[in-house]
Amino acid sequence: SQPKTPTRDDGEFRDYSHSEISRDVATIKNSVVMHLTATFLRTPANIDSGQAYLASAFSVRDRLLQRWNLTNEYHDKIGAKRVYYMSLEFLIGRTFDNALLALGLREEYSKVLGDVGFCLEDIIDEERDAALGNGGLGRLAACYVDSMACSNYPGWGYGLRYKYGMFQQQILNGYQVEAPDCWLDSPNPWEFPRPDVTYPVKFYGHLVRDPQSEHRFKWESNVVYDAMAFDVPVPGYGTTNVGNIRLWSCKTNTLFDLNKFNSGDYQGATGGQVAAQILTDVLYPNDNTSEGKELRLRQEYLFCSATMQDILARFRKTNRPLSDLPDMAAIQLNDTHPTLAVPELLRILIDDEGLSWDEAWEITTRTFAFTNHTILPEAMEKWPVPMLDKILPRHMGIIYDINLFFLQTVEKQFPGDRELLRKISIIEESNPQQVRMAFLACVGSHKVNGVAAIHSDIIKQTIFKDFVRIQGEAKFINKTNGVSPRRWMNECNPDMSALLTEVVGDRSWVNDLTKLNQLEDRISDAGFRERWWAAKQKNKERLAEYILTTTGIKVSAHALFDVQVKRIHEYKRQLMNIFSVIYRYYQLKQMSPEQREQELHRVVIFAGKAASGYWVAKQVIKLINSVAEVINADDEIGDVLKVVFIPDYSVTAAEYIIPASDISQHISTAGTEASGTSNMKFVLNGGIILGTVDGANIEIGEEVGEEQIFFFGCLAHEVEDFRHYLRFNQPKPDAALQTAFDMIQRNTFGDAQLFQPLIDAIMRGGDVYLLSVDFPSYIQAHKAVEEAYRNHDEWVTKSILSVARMSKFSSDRSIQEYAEEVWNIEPQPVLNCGL
Ligand code: F58
Repeated sequence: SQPKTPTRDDGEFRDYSHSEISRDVATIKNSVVMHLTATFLRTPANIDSGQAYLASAFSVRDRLLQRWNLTNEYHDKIGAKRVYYMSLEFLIGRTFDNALLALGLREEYSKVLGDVGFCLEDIIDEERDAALGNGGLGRLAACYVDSMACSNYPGWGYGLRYKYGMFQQQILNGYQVEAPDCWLDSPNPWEFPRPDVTYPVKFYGHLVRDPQSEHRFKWESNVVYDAMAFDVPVPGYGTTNVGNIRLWSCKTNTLFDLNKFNSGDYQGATGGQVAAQILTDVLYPNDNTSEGKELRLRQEYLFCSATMQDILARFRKTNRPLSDLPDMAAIQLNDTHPTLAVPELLRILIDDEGLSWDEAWEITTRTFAFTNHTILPEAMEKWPVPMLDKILPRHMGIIYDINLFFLQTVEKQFPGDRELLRKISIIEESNPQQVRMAFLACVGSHKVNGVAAIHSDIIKQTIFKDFVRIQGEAKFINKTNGVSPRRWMNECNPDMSALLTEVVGDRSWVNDLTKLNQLEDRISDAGFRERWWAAKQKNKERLAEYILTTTGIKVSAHALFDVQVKRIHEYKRQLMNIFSVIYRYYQLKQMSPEQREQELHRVVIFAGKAASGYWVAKQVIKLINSVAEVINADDEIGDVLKVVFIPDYSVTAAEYIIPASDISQHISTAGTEASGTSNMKFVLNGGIILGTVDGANIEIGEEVGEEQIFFFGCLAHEVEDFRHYLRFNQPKPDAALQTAFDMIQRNTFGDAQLFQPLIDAIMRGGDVYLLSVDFPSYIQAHKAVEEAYRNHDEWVTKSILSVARMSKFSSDRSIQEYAEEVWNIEPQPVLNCGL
């Protein structure tokens, strides 16, 4: 069923090789000026950098457009099977620089902007992040669509166009304060509104049974919202293919109440519009917790319904029978948030298309696959049956049927095992009953995967244990995460990238990280090692600048940069990190000034957002800032220890921070971090990991060699026993941890009352994340890091060897595995189409 390539004999042949774009500087300049004058009504003599950015971005987008159209036209024409990556989150960040690099036009635009008095770097800084995601899961989706484009896979992302993305974080008096992210306030060059691609999405209403068929229903409701498409281009590097992310926005036309308007009630006339817009207004700011709000459920359904209608509309144009859908479309569910797509596809196939249940079920399960990203119980999505039944009565009925048929097959396989049926039922028998979305996604999919080897093993032994027994081992697979080398090396680390290009001989490593193994040949080349370190040093200076402008704190770029940047969550244990900083401060205070000066200088860098309703996480931010304030103001300490909390962590902030790290911390309690992806970015940029034996840390260690990574802490299989012990016994903090508690309790960092609940969670709350257990080995690991860092040569060797061995963690590798083992799709480069 793979598409055939058109040839010149195909009558309608079109020469796709003519998609080359002009690189002529004068032509580029003309197009920038054209946008300045025609799109933005300015003259080149009278513009600021914001306008220069917009005009340049619009001119770049024109160039992308040609390739974008050709890519889609070509894939349609050859009837390529596509993958659809359904994700409620795409954490894209900026696009301008990414597009310039992909098109190979960075120098040309730099010249054009220079001619009118601007520096390209400043212009790049004008762009606001598209922050349509919370953390790892959303950024993974963005890396995956990037890899699909770069590896020529016909694939689209589908998501929601939130009017307000991830909130902006301000730090006031040490506390996190949230401000709305009004990212669409200025024109967005990277989206194309598609008013012609709009679908109605129904809510509430009632069902009328079809007299002809027991499974068919007519769903009647007059609550109908319109979802309109916005397309976001995904520039492919080293290819002319351009990918697409289609984002849905709630449209507001049908809800205008003409009667109210005519009677003079203008406010009332648009009341419906306001309610409608709210659906795609905000991104829920939770990382690893499920919010459980009705509005969130409506968001999820709007997303799923519009996406399924769109995929089917595209499929119908092929004139193939519906039974061929799985040969033309593979749909990946990025966690459970898009799972309503399963009953939605069944509903369309059965109620609208008239297929039998069995036919519809076969098509559905062959089309969907599902990725799980967490085992934290609070993140498991469950929806109360009464809520689902009210908002989506037809889907509730379909879910009951899915469950009934599933339980019937299990009953046949394991007769009389009522306990098993209770455990695996999609409907949890709680009060009220709840729909377990992970089980629904699992039953509705042909493959289920975790995101790192340890995580995929854990889900097979825990949440999906019985499903493995029932549906067989082969359905449950691992797909270790990866990150895009375009953004996370070529774009964010220009100096190191230049070195890599020199070693490899060209830029081919950007799309093929295995080439970096050639670095090993240069390991004893003194000149090369020096330049390697100079690149790291320059990145550290750049970050020191960034810290100064964002926090006002001056740090020395010659100190060890020790970084923990990620969402603030108890399982990620930023609290353990700050306790160790407090202990370090105590130790330094015990020393004589002469002794102290001999100590390794260190800058401890934190950044990350707490979910707005997550009190403990917010208190951790306050503690970090309070500790930073005291230590940074202590003249005795000076540059020996500095602590900074960089506000408003984002993709763009990460692009400054990651290339500058010496050591980065990935210190989750073993078994709790499904994979982690920033760990991969740090090592790819020549940083070393201090981490637990968890998630992808383990595989990174396997690849780069255990000497290149500092592991500590208990192992995943030991966690349950420790937790059990701590449920009935007081934790026994070692002297170091006790010292940190004492310092807090003596009001060293302000009112101890503020932080007592954090200590209580350990001492009275069962220490669920095992800080007291891991603290001694954590302190030991810090010592090992310091010793290794003092041996500069050894450190540089670790840094180079690590980068040389990171090819496994390119998202290109992940995407190729998905394509071959889950989606059954092949690369379709536009330029190699039979010319
Ligand atoms: C993350 N999950 C995992 N969820 O925590 C991380 O280990 C993994 O590397 C990453 O996914 C990619 O696989 C995560 O980021 C969320 O943010 C969800 C957002 C929506 C609500 C529930 C949490």
